[in-house]
Amino acid sequence: MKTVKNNNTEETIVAIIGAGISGLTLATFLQKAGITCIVLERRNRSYIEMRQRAGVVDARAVRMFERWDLADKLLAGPVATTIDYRLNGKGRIFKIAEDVGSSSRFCTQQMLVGNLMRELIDNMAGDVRFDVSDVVIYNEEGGCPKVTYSDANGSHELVCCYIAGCDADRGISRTSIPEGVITRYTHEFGYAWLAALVEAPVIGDPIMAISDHGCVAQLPRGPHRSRYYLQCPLGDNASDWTNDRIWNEIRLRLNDETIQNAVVHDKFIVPLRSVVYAPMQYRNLFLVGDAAHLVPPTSAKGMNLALYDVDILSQAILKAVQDKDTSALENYSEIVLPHIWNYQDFAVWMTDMMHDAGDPTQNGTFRQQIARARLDNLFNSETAAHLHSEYQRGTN
Ligand code: RFL
Repeated sequence: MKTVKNNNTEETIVAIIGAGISGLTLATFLQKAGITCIVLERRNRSYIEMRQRAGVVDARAVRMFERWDLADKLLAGPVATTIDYRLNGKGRIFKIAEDVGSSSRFCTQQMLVGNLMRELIDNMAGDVRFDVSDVVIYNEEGGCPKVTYSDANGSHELVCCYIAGCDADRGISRTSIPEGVITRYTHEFGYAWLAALVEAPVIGDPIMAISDHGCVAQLPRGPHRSRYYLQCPLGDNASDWTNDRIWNEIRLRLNDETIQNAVVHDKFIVPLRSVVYAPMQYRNLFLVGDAAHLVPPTSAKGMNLALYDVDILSQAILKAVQDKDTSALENYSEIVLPHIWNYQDFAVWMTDMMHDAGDPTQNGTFRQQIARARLDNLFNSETAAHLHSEYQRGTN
């Protein structure tokens, strides 16, 4: 039960900071299970609905939504079963091996977030408070956690049992944890990607292309658009990349002069880095998604790891609230982290292979040749192909 104690103080079971993919999915599951929660978001609803980011919901996450009987309502877009791995313009189609159950889907993060908002707020009367500021977490030993925040009507207090920190890398949840509790593990790859959202669909299969001039990827973002990623030096600014330069470089790296320029909707630079914060919990605060870990977009796992955390945390909260069994909650971090590290390994593997195999000026010709051998393995070894398929589906 959500209770209003006085004008400014309310009680709820879970306070969720952040209405991105993690916060909205967690709130939808809890609301469906009858566990009260309040989501605090610093942006407004339309800003969040417009935010375009990831493009693939992996098979593991699809099955999670199916378990909650929400897949039909939340997911849209074709199944994702192939990748066109190109080397200097020559393509080989990798077919992601099927296992029992549903496949990954090309469902954009924007589509999923929009559907989650409709389901949670419009259909289930979920409580998401937009445009809040000054969020502060109180998470004292032995005490009831609380969260204070401000909005246009003044300052407010939420007294709760648990706090989910779903406010990504620059949020306040992780930084509310005292220094020394959490270790930051990080790896910098030494280069960046220019990400460009363009008004041109992927024709055929999504492309991951290696070239002597650097890597380029083209991934679907809905029926009419795609996102190109172009390897570039760390230090480049988006403004260094005119639209003509982007299209010239795409034609060069894909070795395809027939590609026509199209509208570029946005472009930004993503420095490639991997980060894990451990443990992912402190007292009654639980970190979820980008608040606890970042992967380079090469792996397409950022959103899917966030959904994995939500899967484990929602089940743990259900157990704690409905069965009074807090063991899964106490072990949340230990349960989640092996999966996170496994997919960090996949992300490093993919990123190193795609970059080392291309332009040798960064890591040399020896690394170039072994990275190309790694790529060949996906087509020559059933074992390598099987493992790669498991990673792509998110099922190992
Ligand atoms: P989100 O989705 O960023 O949501 C966090 C929410 O918290 C809010 N917030 C606060 N609210 C209240 N008070 C505060 N103090 C707050 N501070 C922050 C924010 O406004 C926001 O609404 O994090 P979440 O839920 O952990 O989900 C993680 C995923 O969004 C992320 O992993 C992926 O989008 C990563 N990512 C990509 N992943 C892929 O798998 N494939 C991609 O192609 C891909 N492209 C991207 C990306 C991430 C990007 N960002 C973050 C730079 C492209 C971009 C631009």
